[in-house]
Amino acid sequence: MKKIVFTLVAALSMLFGNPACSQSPAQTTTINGYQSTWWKEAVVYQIYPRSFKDSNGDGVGDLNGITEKLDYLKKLGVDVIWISPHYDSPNADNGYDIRDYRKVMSEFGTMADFDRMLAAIKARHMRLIVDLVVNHSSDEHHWFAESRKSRDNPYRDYCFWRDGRPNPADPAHPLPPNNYPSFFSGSAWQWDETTHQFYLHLFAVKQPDLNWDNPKVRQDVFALMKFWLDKGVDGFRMDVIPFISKRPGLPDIPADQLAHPDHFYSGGPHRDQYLQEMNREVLSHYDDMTVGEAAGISLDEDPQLVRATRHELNMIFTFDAVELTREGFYGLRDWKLPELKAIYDNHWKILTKEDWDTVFLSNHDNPRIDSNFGDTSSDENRVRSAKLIETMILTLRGTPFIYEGDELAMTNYPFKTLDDFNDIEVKNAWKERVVTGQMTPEEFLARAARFGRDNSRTPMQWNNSPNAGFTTPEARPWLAVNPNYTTINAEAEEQDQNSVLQYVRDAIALHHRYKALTYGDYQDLDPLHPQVYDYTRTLAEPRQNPERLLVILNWNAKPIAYTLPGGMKAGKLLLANVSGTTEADTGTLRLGAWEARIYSF
Ligand code: TEU
Ligand code: CA
Repeated sequence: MKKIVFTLVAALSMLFGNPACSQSPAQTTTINGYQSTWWKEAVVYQIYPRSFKDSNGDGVGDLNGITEKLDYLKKLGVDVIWISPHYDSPNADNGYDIRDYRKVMSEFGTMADFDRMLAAIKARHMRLIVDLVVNHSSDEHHWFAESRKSRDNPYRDYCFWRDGRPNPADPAHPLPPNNYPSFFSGSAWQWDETTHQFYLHLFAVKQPDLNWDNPKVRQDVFALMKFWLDKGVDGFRMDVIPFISKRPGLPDIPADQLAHPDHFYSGGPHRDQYLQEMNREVLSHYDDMTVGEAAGISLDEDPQLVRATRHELNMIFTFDAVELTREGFYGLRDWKLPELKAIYDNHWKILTKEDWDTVFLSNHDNPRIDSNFGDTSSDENRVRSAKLIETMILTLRGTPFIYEGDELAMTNYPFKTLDDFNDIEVKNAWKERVVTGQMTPEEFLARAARFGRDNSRTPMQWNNSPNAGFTTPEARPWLAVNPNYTTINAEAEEQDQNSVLQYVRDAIALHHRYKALTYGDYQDLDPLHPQVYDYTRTLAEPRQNPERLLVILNWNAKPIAYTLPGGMKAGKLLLANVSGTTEADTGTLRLGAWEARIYSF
């Protein structure tokens, strides 16, 4: 059998003249200098299990709910599903605080449900990656529970315990050991009465940081990674992974970096060494994919994280693009299109053929993609701009990530009061900013409504029945359904030929059809144009059938007559987000509001 396959591959490669293929038929192929892998060619879909589909009417999404919807995802065309944490957790941060890494969160189901879900994913030829949250655990994890018991507990060194600094004003209450701020407000140090020391938590009080300098911690993490890989998961998204190496001696953060501590936290001296050890001991033994949430990292400074020859991670999420729209505390930034282009142009410039990138503008920590980057001022513009954004995500160089609901152009929720929110980030920030009188409630709520993480965590809108088909009509969803579910929902979009859902399916299919969209070269045709983003993706191989694609995005509600630079002509129209578009083979294009097109030329 093997021999037949081999001969077939050899014959095919002779026929199509791919020299790399005939040299190493069973092994890897090189395309345009890139080693081809399944995860470079994949489209990834992120699920926030709590909000995706509730199968048992308790108002909380669950694993059986995901299993129910796999045919929907298969039809959408995605290859890899990433689920946000599914592990046992007291949910101080919706599962990003893990109590037991080998148990399924009871609200989400059982291990049998997980196994069934995984088997069903594989049966559909899709893959699953899970969230690896190991910079910190829950304070209810037994490592921390032990660690906190006494100064000489064998687990003491699993976390960071330090004496406080003397507090002359109130000697009974020492000051935190250093000036580290927590991402969820206040100091990153929590006083613990049991042993009269502080422990470190870069996130919530209930998320103590794990001490990766302790080899036992690393061994325990590697073991739990193997546990899930041996079950058959296809890899990991790694939460704030650059933070695992702390600065020796835990010195103060320089004052000018206090407002953005992530850069400081991500630059510990052993970061790459620990990732290489993880690769050697675990990842290299599996055909897996890894994507690191690289908070604080810029590719200019740290391209080595994804350099294949260094054996650390396959890909990282950097935040340059997704955070372009904001500044300060949930503040709106007046961003310009050339800035967005410059980010992707820069990635293209920095990354070599040994590296790989991600493309995303949304996740469970950010506003809804269309509310953040598009135009929700009218329904028509919402639909067009959502299609335009997905066109871009599916045609830039890098593995595209789609967050649940993006394919429907779900929007931000009309938050009115603090009670409408669930997120610890918002609740804590309210205490720090409003209760202290720094910010008015109105100002705070306006900012949180625009940028709060709960925007992306409202339940998936499956149909127009009460609770949007996310849960039973009688149930109370854990977070309210966006009232626009009556018109924005999967069932309605399934019926509508011009829906965002249908368009995203077409765009994903196109992404798979043209290898140029994965391995092709990238060229920004007009980097400084304030309104149009147009670029080519070109692949010279195979020589007799080269692929040359042109993507044109009118990133604005204003129509424009746009002339392609250098006398270039748009060729054959492959995809357009405005129905009835026929313009082709011309150098000047009349683009309507938020119009997006893909040509082959
Ligand atoms: O996010 C970490 C992260 O970088 C962002 O949360 C950012 O620091 C924060 O939103 C500031 O605005 C990851 C997860 O994606 C997030 O959901 C978790 O809450 C966090 O880590 C802690 O695990
Ligand atoms: Ca449920």
